[in-house]
Amino acid sequence: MLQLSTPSLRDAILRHLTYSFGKDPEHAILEDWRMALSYAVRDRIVDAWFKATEKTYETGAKRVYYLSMEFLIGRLLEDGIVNLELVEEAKAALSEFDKDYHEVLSDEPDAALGNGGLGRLAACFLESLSTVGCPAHGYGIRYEHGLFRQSFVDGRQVEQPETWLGQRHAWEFERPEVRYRIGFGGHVDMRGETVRWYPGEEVEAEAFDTPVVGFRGRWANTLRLWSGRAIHPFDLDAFNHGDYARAAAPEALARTISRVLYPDDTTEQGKELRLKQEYFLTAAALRDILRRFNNQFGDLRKLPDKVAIQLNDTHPAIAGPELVRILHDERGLPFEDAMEIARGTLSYTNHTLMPEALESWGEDLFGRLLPRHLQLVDQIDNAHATQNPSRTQSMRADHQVKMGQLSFVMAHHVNGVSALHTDLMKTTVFSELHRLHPDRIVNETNGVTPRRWLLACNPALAGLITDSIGDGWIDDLEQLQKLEPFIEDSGWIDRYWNVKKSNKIELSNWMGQTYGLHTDPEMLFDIQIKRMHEYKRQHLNIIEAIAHWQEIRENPDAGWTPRLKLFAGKAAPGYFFAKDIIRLINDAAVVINNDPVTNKYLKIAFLPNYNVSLAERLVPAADLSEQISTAGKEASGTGNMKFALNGAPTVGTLDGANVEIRDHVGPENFFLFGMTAEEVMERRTVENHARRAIDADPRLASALKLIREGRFSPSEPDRYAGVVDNLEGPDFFLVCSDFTDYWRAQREVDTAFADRTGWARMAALNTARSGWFSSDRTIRGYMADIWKAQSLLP
Ligand code: 7GP
Repeated sequence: MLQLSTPSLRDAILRHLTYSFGKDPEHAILEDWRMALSYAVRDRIVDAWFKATEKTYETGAKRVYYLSMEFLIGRLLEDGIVNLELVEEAKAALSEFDKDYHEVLSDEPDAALGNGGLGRLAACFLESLSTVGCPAHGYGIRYEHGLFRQSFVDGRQVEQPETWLGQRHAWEFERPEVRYRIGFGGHVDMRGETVRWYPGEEVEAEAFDTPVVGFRGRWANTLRLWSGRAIHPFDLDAFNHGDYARAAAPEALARTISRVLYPDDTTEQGKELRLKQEYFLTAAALRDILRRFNNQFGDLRKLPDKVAIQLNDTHPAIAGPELVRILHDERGLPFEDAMEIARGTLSYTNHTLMPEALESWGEDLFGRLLPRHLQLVDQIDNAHATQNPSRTQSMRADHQVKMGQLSFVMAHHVNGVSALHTDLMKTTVFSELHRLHPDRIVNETNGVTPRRWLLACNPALAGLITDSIGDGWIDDLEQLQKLEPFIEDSGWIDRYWNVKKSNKIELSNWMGQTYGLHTDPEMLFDIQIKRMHEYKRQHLNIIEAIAHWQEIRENPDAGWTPRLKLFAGKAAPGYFFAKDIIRLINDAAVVINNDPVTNKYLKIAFLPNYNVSLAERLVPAADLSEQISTAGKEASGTGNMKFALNGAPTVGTLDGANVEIRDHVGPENFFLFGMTAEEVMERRTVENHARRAIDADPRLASALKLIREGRFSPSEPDRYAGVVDNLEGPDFFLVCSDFTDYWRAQREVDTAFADRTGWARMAALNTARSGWFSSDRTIRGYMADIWKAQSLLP
């Protein structure tokens, strides 16, 4: 390979400012500096990227492909700087030009190409795949508009389109030469053995590549995102006739495919455009994978030895029938062989058991868009029924195509994302398939990348850790255990406490400047940040806060532990209940924050437009992590891991990965409350369970009464009647039934926090014992158990 010498970062910045952006330092705006620095960093990433690619070809190693409709990558500049260990050099270089490092970093748009946990997990996985040196590609869609921007008007959520591409973006390489035609609709031609699909409509998928560099720049993989284009972008004939709208129509239509990210996480909507997006991503990725495989290896029967394709939930599940179609219809392999090769190659991760999130498509829509695939689904289903005569469930029941069943049948492994979730998969949604294929389901508990979620976002804590135990923890997170002996040392605990305190002061200042919100860093920072959903129970949190407020009012001198409650999270635009909860929190905050009797002790804020960058500010400053879902509903959670790692103990239920976090950090360092998943199922069968819980707890009764009477919505007293009706009636997520125990746990938190040293120890133990929750560990698990892939690092 051609070798170029690496210029200093300072020279590289100046060079890019001059020759890539045509600016001199006097005239450069912030964005120019950000771009120049990004290009300087990117050049170094490219070096690592080429080396990794070369090595992958040389060794003929197996490659991993992660197919996902979402990659919630956030900002990438700091990631690159941190992973290349350029922080000091970048700061120094910028200060030579009189530029502030943090200001430059925060100029970068936050790429929100995902909704929540599933998308953020995909982003952590990409980084870990590079850090551990596993040859891999991520495949996704280059949405023009990521997740909407959220603001509040009178406390109500308002959505605006998000435009991450509105500013210049440094990280992608357009690959105009990598394009595939993706077809929809049309008809299927059957002549004896030969079957051919003739699509009625075609668009082109064009590749955009983003290199993803691992820690210390030892490896870099590719995130390849597809963008929709018209095959004949412009209708000249229409233009010449003066019909400019019709002239541009083909392009507009094709672009629609990659225009917006669907803003729903846990509800499946069954929209035609969504199915088109799913096929668009999957078909383009498979074409690309097979082209690369053909060039390198040729013999399709070797596909499972050289290629592992992971389906991130069922969204790319059409990969099963599509791969069979290519191998059988296009490459002429017998159907059975095509099936075997496809199943040897594909594996599937389930991210939720919520019935409303399990994708299923009406056969009319499916057959209209993908006529050949519908036939193949039937053939796959029949073959499965023949091989498993005791089977009772079909993936083709009720004129639907059930994507979960299809994914399960087409995968060699199916995994859950926490121990509890994996067990529940076996006993609930996939119980029959599990009985038929008892070795297929495996667990891979989620993790988070410690580079972004500790080293980059919490430099003060990272510094203390490295000072104490060296820097081996950064890519071997279990080394954090070495901190335990220090926790006995009161001098060290003081330092740990000061780190947390400085992070809280920084957040306080930032909230003051940004939102005009005045907070006292001495308060307990209690944080719940995640998508808005009834199962995540932000309403349990706010109702407890209201009850707490009442109690303080009645007895202001009882020595309350001052607490700041922070919320952030977006609600799906059509999820009206969740939007009501946002408004209730905002309304309650106005009343409670303005109560002079209590506001020394309790303050509430809902920060708008939650995204990755905001999480990076909040996590390091948290004292308490709220993980309070109805047990059995949160598949894993990953925010819970970020908080524990950064020294915020959890108040939480035995749900998802909370269970494993509690096992690791120790039950005495975790505030447990609430029913277990089993108790939840039982309680639902009890008649009037909500009413009984309310009658038994006057605090809960009076909080609900205040909400119902319009105490927080005086201009519209019945604003929350629907919310309260729901809680007093069906209360499917058991807010009322878990309230009393949640209140108890929160009062235990108050008492524990009053003992500063005790609390600091507990926080430090959370950090020291969270090493297992690194996504490096998770990725190694997938490599060993599912992909049979090797690291190519020495
Ligand atoms: C989420 C789960 O809700 C969360 O518990 C888990 O940690 C995360 O995936 C990563 O595994 N699910 C989604 O974000 C989602 O969109 C619908 O699920 C398929």
